[in-house]
Amino acid sequence: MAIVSRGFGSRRRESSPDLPPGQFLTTDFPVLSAGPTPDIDTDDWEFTIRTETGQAHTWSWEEFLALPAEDVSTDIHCVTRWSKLGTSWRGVSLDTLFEDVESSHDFVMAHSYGGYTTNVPLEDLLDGKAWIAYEFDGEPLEPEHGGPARLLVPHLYFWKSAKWVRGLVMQADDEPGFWEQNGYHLYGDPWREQRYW
Ligand SMILES: Nc1nc2c(c(=O)[nH]1)N[C@H]1C(S)=C(S)[C@@H](COP(=O)(O)O)O[C@H]1N2
Ligand SMILES: [Mo]
Repeated sequence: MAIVSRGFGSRRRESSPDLPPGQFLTTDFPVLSAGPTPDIDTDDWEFTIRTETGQAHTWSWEEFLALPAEDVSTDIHCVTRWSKLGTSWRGVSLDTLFEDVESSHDFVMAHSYGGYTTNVPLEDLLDGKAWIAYEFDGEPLEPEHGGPARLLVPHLYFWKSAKWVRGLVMQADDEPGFWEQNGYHLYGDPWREQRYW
């Protein structure tokens, strides 16, 4: 006869192999924003990838929605120690967006409406590792969570997943973005607890 207590169940979940060190599980979806939520009309929304040659690859909202989209189920990990397992998103793979982009630079600065920035190595955005997400749980992404669209780089701490993303700029060097200039780790791997530096 098996008696399964709640405590046992939650301890088992807390030691889930999917939970990086120093993280705890949450089932709600906290909002973490360094500033106010920008009000972005999809009629005005644009997403641009800029390279060192000055070339700009730009998509309007309509063009962006016409791109092939993927459903993504993934875990997310915030540096403030909450993790949420099995979240559901829909978005466009960065592999799709980079298809016609030619650059010899290895680093990317993500820029958001509102001024937020975060740096990511290009290889961390390619090969099925990152998306520009515009749905969460089958609904349009809520403004407070980054709608109309946000970067989703779930294998890095969630501050790398820039909300209200408006573009990516190719960079020769891995220059720090907003939180990285304020003490967060330059790379941010949750499995190596790269929180601050
Ligand atoms: N533009 C923008 N993107 C952002 C942030 C922000 O302040 N501004 N906060 C980051 C941080 S620290 C986290 S943990 C996640 C939080 O996303 P959520 O509010 O959807 O949970 O967004 C990241 N992306
Ligand atoms: Mo965060």
